[in-house]
Amino acid sequence: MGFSKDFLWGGASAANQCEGGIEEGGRGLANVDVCPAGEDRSAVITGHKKMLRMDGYHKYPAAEAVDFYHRFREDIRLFGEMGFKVYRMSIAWTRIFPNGDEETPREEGLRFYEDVFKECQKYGIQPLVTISHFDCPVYLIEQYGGWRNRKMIDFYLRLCQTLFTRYKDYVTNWLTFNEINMILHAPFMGAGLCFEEGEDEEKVKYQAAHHELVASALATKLAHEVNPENKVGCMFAAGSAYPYSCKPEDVWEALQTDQENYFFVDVQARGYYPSYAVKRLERKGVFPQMQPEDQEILRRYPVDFISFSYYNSRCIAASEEQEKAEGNLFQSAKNPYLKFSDWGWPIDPLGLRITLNEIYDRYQKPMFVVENGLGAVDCPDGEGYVEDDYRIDYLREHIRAMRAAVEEDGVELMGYTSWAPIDLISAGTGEMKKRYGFVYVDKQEDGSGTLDRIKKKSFYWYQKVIKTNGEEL
Ligand code: BGP
Repeated sequence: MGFSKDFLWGGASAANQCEGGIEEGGRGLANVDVCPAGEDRSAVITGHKKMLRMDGYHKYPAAEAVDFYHRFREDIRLFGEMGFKVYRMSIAWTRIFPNGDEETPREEGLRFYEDVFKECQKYGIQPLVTISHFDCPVYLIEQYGGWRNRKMIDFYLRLCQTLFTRYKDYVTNWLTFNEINMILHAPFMGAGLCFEEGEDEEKVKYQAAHHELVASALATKLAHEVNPENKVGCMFAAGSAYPYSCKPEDVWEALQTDQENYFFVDVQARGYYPSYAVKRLERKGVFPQMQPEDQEILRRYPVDFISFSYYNSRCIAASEEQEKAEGNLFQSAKNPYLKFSDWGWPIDPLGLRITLNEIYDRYQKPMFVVENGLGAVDCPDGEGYVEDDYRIDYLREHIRAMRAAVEEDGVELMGYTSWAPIDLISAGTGEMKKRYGFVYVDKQEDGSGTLDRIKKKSFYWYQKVIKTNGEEL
């Protein structure tokens, strides 16, 4: 009983949050590079402040990040030491196509990822590759307006074709877009959208979402054509919406919040726009423009599995008066029954079991938890050692809940990759001090530090979890 023998244990990262090296190998500039740390970040990632170049005034954490670009051998060795079976990582689009609309890819960029995959292979780690993890070439934003433009589908597919063919011998598990529903909350980061004064933002977001959904379906088709062994998953920011009370208005509001997020997966997994979405988008006058072939494309090429990030559940009240809690990129009502992280995110392990059940009930497809973890302030001792029992507690309880979902509820689960195996830059805030890793990186908020890697207490704990296939927690 418990987890299957081939359960994929590992960790997850994203290119822009760990690689750095943004000027190396002829790489082009990406949306994620120009998201500054500090007070303007929120306006930039939501598309309300257009800053497509770096200036001398802001800090740009992605520029160096934690230097995975130069240190990936050491990092992957550490993942190997923990016993990882899988490493979820993403491709920086602009390493392969610096502008995004070129005909031919850059060999240097392709070689970099090939080296990463070869290194993984040494330790028997299989890569799980997110094709776009909050990543869009700045050139495509300037020339085409990002994903609001249908031409993006072709550029994205060229990237996919390149990756699927070149890495055929290394990668068989792919995710098309990271947290695709984040387009609604962080549209610049998710889809390279900058809004013009007075434009209907909702309309632009759903149009861009439609393009991504079609692109995702066509990528799935392509992946299967290039290698029938390929498995393609969607990826969304999950976390069930609980009604704040049993008042029907609260329940109704919570249901609608869930639908807003499930909309994306409904299309990607079932292959069509669900009726609630058609009605709602039409009513608001934001139903996207479609080409005659789109519905057929969505129908014919659904994803093979469903992956998601889970950090917290959400609590939804019909009235705006309830006190708010933070959460993965958006707020909801404060759940009085839960504890909260240093960043005010609710901590709800049972919520993971609930979410797994909900998703499985809805789709009956294999699932993959590809992000889950605790962002916390770590205080290393004189040797740089961090005793992160709080992180171990968080992960233990979540893995326990996940095991119950598998063992007692029978959900189908392919694997678990915690966010993130090594400290890296926060997507939401751009901070370095918000740490998730099993490995401490000596880099401070002001950019100082040696970038040395030091194993935390959780490193040894996770190693044991993997070794015992989740039996010893
Ligand atoms: C998700 C992203 C990740 C990651 C994580 C943690 O939204 O897919 O990129 O960063 O959340 O969030 P944060 O970095 O804001 O703490």
